[in-house]
Amino acid sequence: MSKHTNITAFLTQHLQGEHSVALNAILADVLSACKKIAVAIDKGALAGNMGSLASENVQGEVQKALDVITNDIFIEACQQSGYIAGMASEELVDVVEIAQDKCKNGQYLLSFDPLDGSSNVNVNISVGTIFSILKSANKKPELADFLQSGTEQICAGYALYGTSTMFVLTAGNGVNGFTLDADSNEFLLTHPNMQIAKETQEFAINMSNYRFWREPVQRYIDECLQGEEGDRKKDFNMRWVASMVAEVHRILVRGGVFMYPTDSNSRSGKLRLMYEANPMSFIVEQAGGASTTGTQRILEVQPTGIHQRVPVMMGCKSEVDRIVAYHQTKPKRK
Ligand code: AHM
Ligand code: MG
Repeated sequence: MSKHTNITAFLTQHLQGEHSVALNAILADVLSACKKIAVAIDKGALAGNMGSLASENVQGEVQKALDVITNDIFIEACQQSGYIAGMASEELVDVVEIAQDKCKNGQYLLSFDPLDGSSNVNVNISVGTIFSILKSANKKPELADFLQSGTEQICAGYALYGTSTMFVLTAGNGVNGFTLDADSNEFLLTHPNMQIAKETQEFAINMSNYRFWREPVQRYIDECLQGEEGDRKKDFNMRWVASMVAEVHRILVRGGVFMYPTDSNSRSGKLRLMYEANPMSFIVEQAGGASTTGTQRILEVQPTGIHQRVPVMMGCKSEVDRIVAYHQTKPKRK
């Protein structure tokens, strides 16, 4: 017998309040989806999963990219509980309305990124799945029902397909992490009550976008790079996995700050509010961290579209507070 609590037993005890029955059922489906996605990722090239949609495998069959495979897995698995009335995915332009006979029980909305960091798949580096659950005002939800600020989330989480497969979630009363046990095929509680360290000397940002950042972000990073000789009077380390799930997980485990401010393609940032920034911000705040666009708490951004992008700076609260303060002061002349 394992000394670790399995996730089903944990959730039965941990989830409280009006959504607990629905959440237990919805999360059972999400967990099932993540286990299936872990298997698909694990098989990799052996299953012909590594192609782009235009490519063919050695048998001359058109290969499906893992983005599509994982999206299909998630949509199929998450219709079993009967509580999900609508879904929004990074992979689909429009929201998915669930057939009435498959949502008999309730009015919940599921937004997700089935394979975050997917550019890492072909080079065998960690990827993840991110999800966010909202209550819908309508049993037949429309786009407008999804457009709720992140403060309205009732649950959010991610699966990390890394050196181990992990599942991390919050339902608004702390953050807990589970590791997939290959023997029992169950997620077991290994990281109870995750907390982000109050101090850090590590940041994560794609430095190649430096010239596209606004002055407050450049100033923050300049000071980190100056290390002991600069205003911060301490040396900083840098990491960039290019997989937000891996990045946020590292911050939950050993501290740090993650930033995706602005890049060459989009002056408003790369990451999507509804199924990347909001669920991760909910987790980070619940672990004692903070999350901002630079000028606004991410969880308070009013969405205008399901694929809306936002600048993201999250992690260690004192560092995020500093970044916010830099956005409030007049630019320093260079
Ligand atoms: P994706 O959802 O298409 O995978 O894009 C999101 C990912 C994040 O996980 C990661 O932080 C970022 O893109 C990396 O972007 P870049 O390659 O510009 O560094
Ligand atoms: Mg993504």
